[in-house]
Amino acid sequence: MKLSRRLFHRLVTGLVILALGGCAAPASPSPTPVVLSKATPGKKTYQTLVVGFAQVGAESDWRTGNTQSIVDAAHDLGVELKFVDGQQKQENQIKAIRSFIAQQVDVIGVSPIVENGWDSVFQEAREAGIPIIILDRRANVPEDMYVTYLGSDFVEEGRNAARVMAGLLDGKGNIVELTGTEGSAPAVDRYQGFREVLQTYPEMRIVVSRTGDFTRARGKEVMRDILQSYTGKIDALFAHNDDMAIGAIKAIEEAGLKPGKDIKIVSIDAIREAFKAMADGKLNATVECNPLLGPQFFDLALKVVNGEKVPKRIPSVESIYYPYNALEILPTRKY
Ligand code: GYE
Repeated sequence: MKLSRRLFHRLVTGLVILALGGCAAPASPSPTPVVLSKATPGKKTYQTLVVGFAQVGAESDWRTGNTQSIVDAAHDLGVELKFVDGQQKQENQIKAIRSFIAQQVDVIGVSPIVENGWDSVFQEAREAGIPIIILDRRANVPEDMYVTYLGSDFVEEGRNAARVMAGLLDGKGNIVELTGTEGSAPAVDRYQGFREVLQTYPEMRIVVSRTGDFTRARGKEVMRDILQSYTGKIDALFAHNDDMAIGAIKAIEEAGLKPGKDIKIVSIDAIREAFKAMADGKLNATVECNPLLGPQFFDLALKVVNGEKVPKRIPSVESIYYPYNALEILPTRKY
């Protein structure tokens, strides 16, 4: 709620500023030139930069943290941000990108909900001469369709989750997997990374793998169904994000079992709620995935419009967290 009110406020502010800007523009050259900024002529500054961002939705605490980071960074830097929440639908994100093209923004940022289906709209942006920065989730397009991709190494996150799981299970046991949104880069990569490491542990088996769409509600529902069909056969849960793990923890408790003990749990993101669950002994580890990408995103956007070269791929730096110091770390977590 807090977020949408703030967003609304900023969007309205943006519109007001736009309107004022329109009125203030002189109809004919003024005799006394007004110096508005000390910027190098022809170069953009944060204050003159206009950026459109097409977000996935608000499916998880990770996503809320990501949106907050983008909105706050725009505000702090003085960038004009046109933000659209895609409400978990690719067509909404595509529509948003088209509207950014029509509004002739300087840069378009997008976190593609799924990997495929971006070629035509990215092509349209290219024809309009507007650079695209991919944030968080990868898009399956040729490299020359975007300027840079900033986000986590999801395969490595999956590998790390499996390494931690192997330690918790002593290399032996039946695992349930709750996967993220089907066709999304993090779901595809975490699935793959987890299995890659599992190959070296022949006595660890994934007995069932189902999607929980990265949400708490689905995580709970799907885990409840799985517990009914596999009663007494489950040793562990690997959830592709903390929100699904938190939903699943409820289902495990409702089934009369102890999460974190009867069923070991490893998930990904490292949201505040995960630290609370670890402190309560209900979650055994969380692999960090950093959503606080706002400042880095606008830094790149400015460089790109000013013709500076940026790396094609910028990976985030991340850790793994465990219950023993969860309470101590909790107050430092920003999402
Ligand atoms: O792990 C999940 C969110 O794309 C990395 O999306 C992101 C994932 C994150 O819904 O919680």
